[in-house]
Amino acid sequence: MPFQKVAFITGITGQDGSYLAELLLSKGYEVHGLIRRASTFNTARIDHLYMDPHNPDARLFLHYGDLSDGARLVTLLSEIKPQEVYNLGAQSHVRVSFDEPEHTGDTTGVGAMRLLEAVRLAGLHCRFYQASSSEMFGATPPPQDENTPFYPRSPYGAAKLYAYWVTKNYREGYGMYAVNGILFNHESPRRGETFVTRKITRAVARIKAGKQHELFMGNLDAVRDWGYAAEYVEGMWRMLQADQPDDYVLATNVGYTVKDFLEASFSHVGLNWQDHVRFDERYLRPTEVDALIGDATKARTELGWTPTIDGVQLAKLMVEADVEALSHEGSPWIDSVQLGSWANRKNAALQV
Ligand code: NDP
Ligand code: GDR
Repeated sequence: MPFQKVAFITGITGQDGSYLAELLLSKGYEVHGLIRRASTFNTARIDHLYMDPHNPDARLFLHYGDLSDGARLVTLLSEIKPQEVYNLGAQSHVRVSFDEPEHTGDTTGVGAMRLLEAVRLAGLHCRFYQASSSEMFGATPPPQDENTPFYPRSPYGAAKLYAYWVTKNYREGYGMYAVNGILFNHESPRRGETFVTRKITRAVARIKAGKQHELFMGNLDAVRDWGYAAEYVEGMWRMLQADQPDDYVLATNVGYTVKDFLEASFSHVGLNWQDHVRFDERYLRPTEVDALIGDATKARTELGWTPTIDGVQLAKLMVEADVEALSHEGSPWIDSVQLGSWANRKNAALQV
């Protein structure tokens, strides 16, 4: 029987976790994912990948746990013995990190250290990926690459910076194959509904269908480098296949304003965004990150990683997915993951 690689993913129920699980399963991996116990189902993004564990062909296994529970992480890693560990779990919303700074520090920051320490205590010689973020650059102007000084502007950015440095420290201190992928914003039809791109594309679908008229937004002048999540998880995997552990930026190298994204999304269905978008200060942050545009030259030259979809193409792709999903709203038999939407979720309008 051929050697089968085993991977462990935290954050497997999130946008990136679902695409990464798909990628690794397609490459023949056995995939183990950490999920949080919740009073409602939280596995919609990976339900299409799941198979009853009694089935001899099952290669995806889910385990309850939390990045705040270090002992559980040690137990799990000792049992699973993965060759690759991907730490994607986090409180990942920048605006929410101002409301919940301590929780964000604990899960997004210290959580990474707990997982690194669990790898060490379990005596594993595995490869470790840390989901670092362009938010660490914060106030430092673009273009940003691996040598750009950090200046985080939120509890989230500061927590990610702690995780970045402990990852580097475990690499240098214990000789661990541990890498930071410094990823710029990446989106998809599976993006959480309260991030700006998905908030816009869901609203466009609803306005076009006559189910909504206005969309309340914050700072429209922010510049972001938006790429496609399905392409970015390929970059994560490539970082763990390299000969030497190193840190890499993944980005499209193209920046657009939130206004540009609004324009591309609304005009794709023949609407004018100025007719519908209203300002609400609750969506502002105490400190904003004005402009992030990445330079991913290192990933391109050393890993052969090249993104093909930029922000404007992404807007169109996401609008089409949300229009399609909305047309099936209320039909429980529709596989919402394949449609790329969670439009059926009535609680998605949480005010963040
Ligand atoms: P999501 O918010 O979609 O997913 C976050 C995942 O983390 C979910 O599976 C969530 O579980 C899980 N999680 C949250 N808190 C805990 C906890 N205490 N213990 C264990 N798991 C937890 O994020 P993305 O998929 O977009 O991002 C993946 C990672 O990459 C995150 O770390 C994010 O900060 C980082 N990142 C993302 C970028 C992007 O543009 N998408 C850019 C740069 C970095 P549940 O489903 O139960 O909530
Ligand atoms: P970001 O993503 O903070 O860059 O973090 P988000 O989509 O939340 O915001 C992008 C920009 O849009 C502005 N904005 C709004 N944002 C939201 N969410 N809602 C609004 O109504 C709104 N109006 C304007 C924001 O102020 C901001 O400038 C994402 C997350 O995925 C992080 O986990 C990741 O690390 C970084 O990207 C890279």
